[in-house]
Parts: sequence; C-alpha cells; structure tokens
Amino acid sequence: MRLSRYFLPVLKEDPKEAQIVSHRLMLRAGMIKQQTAGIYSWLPMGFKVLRRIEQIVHEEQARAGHIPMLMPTLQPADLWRESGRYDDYGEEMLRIKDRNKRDLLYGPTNEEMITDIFRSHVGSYKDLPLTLYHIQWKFRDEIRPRFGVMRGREFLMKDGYNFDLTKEDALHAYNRHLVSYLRSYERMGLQAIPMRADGGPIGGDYTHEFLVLAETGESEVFYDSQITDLTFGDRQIDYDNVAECQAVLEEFTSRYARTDETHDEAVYAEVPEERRRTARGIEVGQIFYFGTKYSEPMGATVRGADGAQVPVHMGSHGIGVSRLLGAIIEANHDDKGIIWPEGVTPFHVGIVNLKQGDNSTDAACDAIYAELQARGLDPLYDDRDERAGAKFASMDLIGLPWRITVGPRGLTTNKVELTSRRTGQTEELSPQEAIARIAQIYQPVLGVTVADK
Ligand code: P5A
Repeated sequence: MRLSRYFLPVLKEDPKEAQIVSHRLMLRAGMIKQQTAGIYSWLPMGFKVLRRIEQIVHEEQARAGHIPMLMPTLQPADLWRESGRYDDYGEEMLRIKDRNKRDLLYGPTNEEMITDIFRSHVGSYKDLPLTLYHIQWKFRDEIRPRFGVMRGREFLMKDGYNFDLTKEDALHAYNRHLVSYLRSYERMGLQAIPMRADGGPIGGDYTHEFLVLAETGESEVFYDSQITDLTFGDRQIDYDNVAECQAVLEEFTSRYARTDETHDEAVYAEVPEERRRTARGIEVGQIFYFGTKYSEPMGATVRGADGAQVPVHMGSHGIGVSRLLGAIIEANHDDKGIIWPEGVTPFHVGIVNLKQGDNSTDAACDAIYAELQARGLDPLYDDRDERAGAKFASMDLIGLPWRITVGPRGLTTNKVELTSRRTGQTEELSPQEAIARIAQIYQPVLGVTVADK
C-alpha cells in the first residue's frame, strides 16, 4: 500500500477521552473511531489488524479440528426463554421488537442458538464429538463501556461450542481449547495465562480465563511467579490425543493462578512467599465446561449406543477478538507509539523515502516495494511529500516492526537502512539484503498453512 493513497487519519494531539495507552494509540494511529459509547468503526488499519487476529484464530481452530460457521447477530427471544436466560441476563442484553412485535435480542453470546442448531440436526452419538465455532459481533449493554475496544458494547468474539457424549469427552474438548488458545495467543505475541475463574452468566463451575498481565487490566489476579516462565512454543500437539492435551492443561494450570473471583488466601499461602504475585490482567478469553445446562432444558439429546436418549455434554469457549487489539498494544508499546508483534502487524514493513521526487530514490523505493510484494509481503510505502522527521514519527506511532529507509546518500553506495521498531537498532544493507532479511523474518509468520479455513 502506498501511504499517499491509503486512509490513515493519524491524530497529532492526544485525544482527551482516552484514559489508557492502547485506547490513546488506537485513536492516534487512526485505527478506530467511536460512534457512540462502546461502539466503534474500524478504520482501515484497525480493520487490518482485526483481520490478522481473526486469521490466526481460524488457523488454530482448524488445527484443533473445530468447524467454522456463522450465526446471526439478532436472535429470537424464545430460544432464551427455553434456557431461562431471557430473564436472568438482565439489562446487559439489548432487547428489540420487530415490526410484528416479536421479541428479538442482539446476541451477547450463542449457547442457546447453537444448541437449537444441534438439536435440529444431530440425533446419534455417532455424530459426536462435534465442535462448531464462529467469529461474530456481540452486544452487551455494559454499565461502564470504557478503555476503547477493551470494554466495548459491540465487540467481536470468537465463540466455539463443543458437543460430546460424556463428561470425559467434553473435558477433552475443554483441554483441546486450552491448548489451541495457548498457541493462538503466543502467535499474537502475547503471554496469556489460564487462571481459575467464575462461570458468571454462562454457567458451569469449571472454567479458566486467559489473562494478559498489564497494569491497566480490569481484573485483579493472584499467581505463582513460576507460571510466567511457561511458554508453549512450537511444540506439535496431536489434538486427538487425550493424554497429550491433558498434560498441557496440567502443566499450565498446576501452579496457583486465580482471578479475584476464585482467589483463596489459604491455598495461596502455600505458594512460597517470594513467588507470590498480585497484579492486574486483561481477560482475553475464557473456556467453560457446563455439562447439560443448556442441552437438558432445550432437549438437545442423542441416541446412545444402547438406544437410550441422553442430553449432550457441552462447553463454550470465547476469545475476545476486538479486545485483543487493546491487549496487544498494552503489552507492546513505548513512548513513541505501538510496537506490533510480527504475527499481527497491519503491514510487515514500512518503506520511508527520504527524498520524494528524486528520480533515483523514487525508483529504488518502487523496486523495493515491488519486490517485497512479489515475495508475498505486505509493505506500507510512505511516498508522501513530507519531511523525514514527520515520516519517522508516523512510522513509530503506527508501530510496524521493521522499517527500510531509503535516501539519495545511501544509494550512492547501494545502501539502505533496516531498522527494528522494537530495539531501534539500524543496519546498513543493500536493498536486496534488506528484502531477503525481511522475507526471512516473516517466513514463520507467512509459512503457516492450514488446508481447511
Ligand atoms: C464463551 C464463548 C462467553 O461469552 N460464551 C461463548 C462464552 N464468555 S465470556 O467470557 O463472557 O466472553 C468471551 C470473551 O469475550 C471478551 N469480552 C469482551 N470484549 C470486549 N468488550 C466486552 N464488553 C467484552 N465482554 C467479553 C473477553 O475477552 C472474554 O474473555
């Protein structure tokens, strides 16, 4: 993309309404625009990152064998009357009447709807296990929408639902989700720690939240510091292997890590004092096992091997896709702006032309831009007629991990500069070397291919 033709409405001043850094930087970098409290338009660069996050989620869900689909945002109230949640959900649920005076609601989550789909089409234990998911907008009329996309009213969630014959099978689905979530967050450049939590309005007493530690997080958390040493890395997991998934769950949940809702001082006191930590965290996902809470009242049963009808065991599993943008920025920024992890960056590399209009500099930039694109990379070329300082400030603000700076002086010896946004370190390289380096850096990011998307 050439910046002169893009739509990147960068703000010079800090917006007054933003209380936390991610909100401020998302507004300043022209990623979002608030339309009313907790409801945002996603401007092109914000939308691009949102898409990158969705892509990682889709790839990792496919890897775990989960099946994508799409349910609507508006739901009939009657489904929620069947589960009893129409009354329970309270004012957080946006209720709507259509022209025929039928009660609808803007879905805050989809347990009822997916259970309805299941009961309409699945009748035998032979069709299990089954895990369906979608990435769809949700609405929760939060009392205090704040911090930009962190606590929105309309927000994008990946929500998945497993259907299993037995509790054991459903717990394997739970573990499979835990593993796939660990992988997903790490690919986004985040450490998200699973912590024992509370079921809230979704239900069930077996649930973990995934928390990214950050001072601005809304949740208070208590944990054993050893847990922050754990990384999933690039280990290969067989998602059908019950013992393998169980071992990962045990590894990542055996140390003390709880949100304030489930915090237990007596158990916490058993952690050696020097390892006890209290901090704040951003909840970027949550997984639940709730058994037959929805399948029983809604009649979602299957015929078992002995011919008897049994309600299916279910769980649901959510990733806060739009909230993740805020969480990633909270964890990756400095005084100058955002520092995108390579896995989610809106553009892979920025090209800064120090002397726009100079024939040889323009030609060198054009050639680098074309070659990067030919290699499957997505560069942002700052071809505006601006001074170098302004171009650097914009690049630092929007936070692309790598920058290639091209000027007439360097070109006399066939050199450009390759700069890391994170370390600030600059290397002088030939254009070809710089391109090869960028291609090599992104190889693992671009190399992920999964057949079923
Ligand atoms: C699991 C999937 C559920 O709704 N039902 C379907 C279950 N879980 S949850 O924990 O309530 O939400 C899942 C994730 O969505 C994000 N989230 C939000 N993001 C932005 N603004 C909000 N108001 C908001 N509320 C929830 C969180 O990341 C949460 O973990």
